[in-house]
Amino acid sequence: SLSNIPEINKSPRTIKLLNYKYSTDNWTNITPKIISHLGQNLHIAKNHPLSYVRQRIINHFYKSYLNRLGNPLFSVYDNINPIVTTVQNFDSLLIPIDHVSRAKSDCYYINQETLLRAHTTAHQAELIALGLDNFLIIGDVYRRDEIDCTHYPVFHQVDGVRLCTMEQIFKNVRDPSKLNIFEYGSNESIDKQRYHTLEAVKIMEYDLKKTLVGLVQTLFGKDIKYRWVNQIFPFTHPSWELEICFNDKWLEILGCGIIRQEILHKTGAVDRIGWAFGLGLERLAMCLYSIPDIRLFWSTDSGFLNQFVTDNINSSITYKPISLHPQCTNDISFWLPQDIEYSSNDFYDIVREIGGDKVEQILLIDTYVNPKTKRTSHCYKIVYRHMERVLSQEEVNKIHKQIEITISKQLNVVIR
Ligand code: FA5
Ligand code: MG
Repeated sequence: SLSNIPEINKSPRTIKLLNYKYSTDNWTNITPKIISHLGQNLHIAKNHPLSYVRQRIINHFYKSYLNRLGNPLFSVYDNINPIVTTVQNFDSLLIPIDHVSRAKSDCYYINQETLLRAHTTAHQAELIALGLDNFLIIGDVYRRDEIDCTHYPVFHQVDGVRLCTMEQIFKNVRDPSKLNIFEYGSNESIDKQRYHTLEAVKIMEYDLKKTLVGLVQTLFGKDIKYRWVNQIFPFTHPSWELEICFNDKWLEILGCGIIRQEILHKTGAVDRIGWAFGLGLERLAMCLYSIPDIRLFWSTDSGFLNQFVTDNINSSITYKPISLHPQCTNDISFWLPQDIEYSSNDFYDIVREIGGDKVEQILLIDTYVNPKTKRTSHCYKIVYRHMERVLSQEEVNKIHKQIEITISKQLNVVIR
């Protein structure tokens, strides 16, 4: 009978998400709180700040690249299902099997082969395989991450891809007969992949950087301070990150690079060289509108939303905090389990699940190892603040108690 089946088998074997049924397994780690964000599509919601930034980015690409009839070259995909396979999210992008970004502790898995995309780059290879040369992918992405005012487990990205043939690359060269985009027999260097000629890579790099600097200048004005930082991605080489100076601090806004030629080989675009980038919409919108906390994008409060009602997506809006309610903080200390693995992200998810958006920040403030028993203990400070009303200490204590009970049960920790 059912009662003889171990606990784990009693849990539901399938889960319905966005009208489609998926089987679950021991990789399943999506939470009801995360599921509640599916299908909200803030990036295309009317009068939403993320939607304005999306449209302004699209407009920049529409203006920057025209076909021979004067029509936009880039096509836009902003409604692709965020539920993807590990092949889409990782394998198609040459992300190795043992890469950290695949870990259960970093992604929301539906089952071992299916997850909520961790970046919009997940669709790059399939769109190239359809024959597209210039396109933008825009959508919600999901990551298990730390909790503070710039990190939220759901955010929005824009990816861009541009592929060029030899004729397109060297169209401004007077005698292109001696130039090529491919060469054989050279090795990979910090400047290029082994397949490419340096001149082709440099022209692509110039085109990519000019377009992205143009984008931040369009959004923030000609005087915006920016810098390029070398970076590494499995799917591009060479790769860079663009940082802008905001409130006297350098803020990373995007990653980009020259697409790995293996990706173009596999997708049939063998005669082309390409660039790609991926940026975060929230980061740009927070700078553009002075929005202090990433949770605000999910606010349904009219005090927030009404500030963004305008007919002109280019109008400059400065968000005025409705009122910043006081914080409540509570510390929590516990011994980590000794025989099973512990990840802080498991703890963060439980706190989010129980405390919802009332949790503003979680800080690991102390790690202690008992010299005799070798047991490790963590102490976290949890900062609570409601975006729209005052929280009482009593209410916070209740949430806190519930967190203690749940983590003792689910993570096998021992509260100190
Ligand atoms: C990527 O996701 C790559 N797929 C980008 C890419 C695409 C590189 C194509 C090369 C070619 P990364 O994890 O750095 O890279 O994220 C890209 C951007 O998303 C960041 O620069 C940042 O603007 C935004 N972002 C990343 N994590 C968060 C987060 N937790 N909250 C808000 N924005 C984030
Ligand atoms: Mg990055």
